Amino acid sequence: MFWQKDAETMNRAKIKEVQLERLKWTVSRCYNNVPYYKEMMDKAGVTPEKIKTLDDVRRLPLTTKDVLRQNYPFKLFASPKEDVVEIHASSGTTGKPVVGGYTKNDLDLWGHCMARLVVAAGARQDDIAQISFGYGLFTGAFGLHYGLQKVGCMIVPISSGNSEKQIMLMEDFGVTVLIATPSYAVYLSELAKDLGVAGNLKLRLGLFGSEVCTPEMRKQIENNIGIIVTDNYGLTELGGCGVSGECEERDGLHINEDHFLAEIIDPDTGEVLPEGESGELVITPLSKEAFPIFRYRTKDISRLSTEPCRCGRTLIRMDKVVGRTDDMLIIKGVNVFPSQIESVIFTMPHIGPHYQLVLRKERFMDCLEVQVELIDGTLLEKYGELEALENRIKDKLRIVLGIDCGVTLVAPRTITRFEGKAKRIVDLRKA
Ligand code: DLL
Repeated sequence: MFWQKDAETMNRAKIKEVQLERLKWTVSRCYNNVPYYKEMMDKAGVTPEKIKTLDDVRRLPLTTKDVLRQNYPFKLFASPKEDVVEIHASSGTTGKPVVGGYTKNDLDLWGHCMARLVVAAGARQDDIAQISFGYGLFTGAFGLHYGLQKVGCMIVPISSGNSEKQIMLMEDFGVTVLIATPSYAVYLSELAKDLGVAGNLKLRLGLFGSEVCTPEMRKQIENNIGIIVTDNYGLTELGGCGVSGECEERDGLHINEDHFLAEIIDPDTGEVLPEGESGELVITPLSKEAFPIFRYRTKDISRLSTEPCRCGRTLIRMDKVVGRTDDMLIIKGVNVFPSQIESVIFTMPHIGPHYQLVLRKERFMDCLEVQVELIDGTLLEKYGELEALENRIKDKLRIVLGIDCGVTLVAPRTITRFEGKAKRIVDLRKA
């Protein structure tokens, strides 16, 4: 089923035509209304009239998070303040947050982009949808709310936290769709099992996103509470969730391509890479009034494909994000993504799903210790078995990562749980 079938099934030539027209509109809007963009474009010798083909997007400078920080909070807005009706922002754990603004039209468009994605994933009007993303500045809860509301679902806007109550309402209301981060979904699914009610839940679909969800983690959630897990992607900088999402085929995330132009670049050189190559995702939103931005460097690693999808959508697909360029750890000279470690943990018996990665400096070298919970705490008293299990995990990690790292198995329920995005890295290198 489709939400906006015409837009979701255009032929590739038509998609490009729509994108070019909207790119020209966005570039003019940036140039005429945002002093920063005018200055950057003048410096680069590009005026809106020079954007004649889609490839001309490459004439525009890339935009980084630093640019947003320098123009904090509203200096990149292209609409007068009185037309901006809503604000969202990133958590800003490392400095000032990124602030996005929306006009009434932007909110309507956001709702339609999300409605497309939730319908593509399998949500329907008769669903009861529990939104367990945190409501607030974070875009996740409101974005899903606007989309599901357009579809006509019954929304339970519980926000995150208060986990036992979450389970109670899921059971009492007969909730069919859960909206959460994958790590919170893991926690909720475990809790439902512990409370002995997992079998009573009517959940059938998970609309997850906002952090990496490895296939192994997905499988674990599906096994715990018998739902189909789908992935959604977006960033505050690009208007939040609603950039892309998986359809029922779950073979990559369809980008709402008539509203977002995607490129993949080499993160080191900035060079645009051909379709099919993995690199940093760069996105230009094409229809934003309040907060247009061009060529935003997401730092997320993915790959693009225009291969037709079995669902009938012609919109380009991106691979599930494997990690961020700034999340990549360099251990003993080897690049390591936390998702690689997660994929090992989720496939080994007796451990997980909760873990953390502790980084330390030892003799000027970065060292990694993987701390994982045991499922059965009595193993802690069986030294021989415990050591054998630790060694098996180390061997598997060595094969996957190509380096040695420490492994410590800890008692069940001792690693912090997360109600939003998980923070798994504990960096003690400066301590
Ligand atoms: O996380 C927007 C969102 C909300 C997307 C709800 C999907 C669902 P931010 O808080 O600004 O926005 O964080 C953006 O989160 O650059 C990625 O690194 C990461 N991220 C978002 N979605 C995914 C995903 C929201 N599906 C940053 N897979 C992005 C992996 C994701 N990483």
